[in-house]
Amino acid sequence: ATYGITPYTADYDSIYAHESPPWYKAEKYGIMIHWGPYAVPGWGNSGDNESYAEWYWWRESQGPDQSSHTYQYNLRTYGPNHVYDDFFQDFTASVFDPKEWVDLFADAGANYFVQVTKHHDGYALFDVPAQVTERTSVKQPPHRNLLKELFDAAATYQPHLHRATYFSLPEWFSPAYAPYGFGQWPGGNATNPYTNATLPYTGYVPVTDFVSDVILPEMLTLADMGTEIMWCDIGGPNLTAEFAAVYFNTAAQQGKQILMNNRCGLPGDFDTPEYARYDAVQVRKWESNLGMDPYSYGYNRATPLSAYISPAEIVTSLIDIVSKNGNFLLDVGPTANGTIIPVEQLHLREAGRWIKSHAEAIFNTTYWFVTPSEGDAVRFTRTDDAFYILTLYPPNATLTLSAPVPYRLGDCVMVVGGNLTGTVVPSRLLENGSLRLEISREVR
Ligand code: FUL
Repeated sequence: ATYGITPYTADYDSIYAHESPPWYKAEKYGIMIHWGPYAVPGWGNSGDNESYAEWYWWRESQGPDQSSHTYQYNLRTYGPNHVYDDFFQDFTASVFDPKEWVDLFADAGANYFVQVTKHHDGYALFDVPAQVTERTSVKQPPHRNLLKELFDAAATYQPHLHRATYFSLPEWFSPAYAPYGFGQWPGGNATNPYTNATLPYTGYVPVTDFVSDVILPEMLTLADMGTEIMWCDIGGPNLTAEFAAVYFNTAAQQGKQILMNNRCGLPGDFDTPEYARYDAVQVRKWESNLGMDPYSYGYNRATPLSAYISPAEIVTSLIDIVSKNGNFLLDVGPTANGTIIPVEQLHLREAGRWIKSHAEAIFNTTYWFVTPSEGDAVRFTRTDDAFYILTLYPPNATLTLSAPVPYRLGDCVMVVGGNLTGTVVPSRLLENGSLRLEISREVR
């Protein structure tokens, strides 16, 4: 909708009429960043339900009677008097170089990034009006507007990257959140599981209403900073329709294309399966998100480096997801001083070389509605005048596709190999209408 013709209003039907804009459908691949004070302990019990390292505070607070591994780890590592907010002073960002980060994302072949701007611990990585909260990276260590630094670096050095923000609506232990507590998140002051003492909520500024005095002004601040995706988390009590009307109308006035995910308390523009993806084409736009660490978004020192997603897995995931109308949002977990660890950098860059040299078959494409019949070996994408067959691993010799494909004799078919190389080979249509591909193995 164009502003001035049909401006959005703050109601469900109006907001639901919005949809993912063309750039998001075309650009397919983004990098997510989970970075905050939880990176200081940087620990989760890898492989079990405590593995999300960004959940450290919550898991720690589940001890001692609920035999929380994180409680035990915290006790033996930091002792009984240490509390979560003590991590703030070690969240140094001392080697954080936003230019390095955005250059890495560009080398990875990504076209957008989604920075965590406030996770469930309530620590914001951007500046907000003083009456909202002082629990921010500006008012607390490292006393820097980390989000602005990253956005500015992207605008300066990698302007093609779209800049987006993850934002948790609830805060586990904010006193202001208590009246809205639901389910497992009671809200209110946290208790030190060792001493039973009530914990400080550093930077808390008393407000009348959490939703209108904290969430809404924070989301509007992110909109002012130019976020192109409001990637909310958890939903819950919200004023999202009010926010969205301002967000969408302002963007339309400015000629910008922005969007919201499905975790803001409304259906949003796209779905967000977490460490998961769909088996078949989804007509509604979706985006699969997962960490390069197989169990955690935030940096987790307990995960062996050998477990991190490999370059080949990055490529085949992207191919698989894109062929089903999805986007791929792959997450890095920087350490407390701002380092993206070498294994993540290496694998992103290695995959990026392949992705860039086969960009034609991935970006600016759309899906073909048929799910391939040849096991898991191939995927399809297409444009108005091309049809692509992408192989997920190096095929043995000959592949016969029985699925109807939009191929006419004489058309050029590009076969993109899953062995990080790719090739174009001859192919022909069989009399029964299926497509026979002769694929040689020596592709390299
Ligand atoms: C979830 C959060 O609880 C996880 O920590 C992570 O941020 C993921 C992307 O969303 O709901």
